[in-house]
Amino acid sequence: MATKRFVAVLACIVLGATAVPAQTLKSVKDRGRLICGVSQGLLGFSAPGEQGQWVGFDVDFCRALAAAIFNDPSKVAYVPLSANERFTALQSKSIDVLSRNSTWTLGREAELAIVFAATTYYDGQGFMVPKALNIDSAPELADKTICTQSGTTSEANLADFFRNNRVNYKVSTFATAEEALNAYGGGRCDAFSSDVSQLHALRLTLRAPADHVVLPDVISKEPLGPCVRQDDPQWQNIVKWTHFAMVNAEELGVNRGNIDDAMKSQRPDIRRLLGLEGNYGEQLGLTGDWVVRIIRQVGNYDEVYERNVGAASKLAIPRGINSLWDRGGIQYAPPIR
Ligand SMILES: N[C@@H](CCC(=O)N[C@@H](CS)C(=O)NCC(=O)O)C(=O)O
Repeated sequence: MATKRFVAVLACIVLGATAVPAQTLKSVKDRGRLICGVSQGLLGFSAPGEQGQWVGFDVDFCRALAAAIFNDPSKVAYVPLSANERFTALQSKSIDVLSRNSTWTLGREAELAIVFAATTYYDGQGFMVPKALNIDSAPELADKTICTQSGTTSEANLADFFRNNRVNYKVSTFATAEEALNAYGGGRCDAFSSDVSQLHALRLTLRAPADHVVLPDVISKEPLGPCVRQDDPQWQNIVKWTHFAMVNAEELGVNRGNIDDAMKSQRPDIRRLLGLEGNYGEQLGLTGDWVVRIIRQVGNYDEVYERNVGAASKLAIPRGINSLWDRGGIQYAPPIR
């Protein structure tokens, strides 16, 4: 009897020990910087800027996390990762968060013990073709060779699309975007397929961008967002609510330009967002002013979108479905309360 009880107590201790959640926030703070996995260079999303510093939509998400944690958006080390390497880097803990144009799928969450914290950019897969081919729509790509990057949803979606349309096609896959694009630019394939946002970015890096078009067809859903390991709910919450805070700030009209005035607002939702009422930041393991830090130093969702990929940027991608839910889009953040 006593032995049985001893075994039961031991089992509880062992199980209890393994159930202790990982402490990513603590290790980030102890290290003094966040380690963020990004792409190997994708204009508008994550690419080295003019002064060699990383810039882009996905980079700004890492900067927002660093602003919330350290009150300093520069406290980030960026790790460029190919599509094939990215999830292993997260699993092996060489990065704290992956912010690299990655699509949220069931398979990735179920097989890889990772979790997507939010959808920061709703995208879809498309095709880019040379204008000289005179192709106007995706089904006309029958029997053509399509270049894409291996280890991506793009590769898998092509198979679905052509199977659905009962059309033959050839696919050439490459380990990096650069190799795939070089093959396309060098005429080794007739079309290039990837997330539409990336097609716009990659087209600009071709020798004569005006000689290429992005077809209107969108053949998949590509909800892109940051992901983390499944073993740390506190860290998942921080990543998730950093996105939601930026979306809520846009919805409430709080931005870099008016944050000082917003701090004087009497609106209860703005006061909760900015930590003037409630202790939501503290509940996340951060400080009460975590959102103020993000907005002051990085901006709200709209500012980040416009700066990197929006109308005034080189990519000039309209907000489209990434508009807020009350402005015709599907970006929707749960309330801070
Ligand atoms: N969203 C898709 C595609 C992501 C992807 O890696 N796309 C390539 C297409 S070009 C890319 O961004 N490469 C950039 C790089 O490897 O640095 C996924 O999650 O699988």
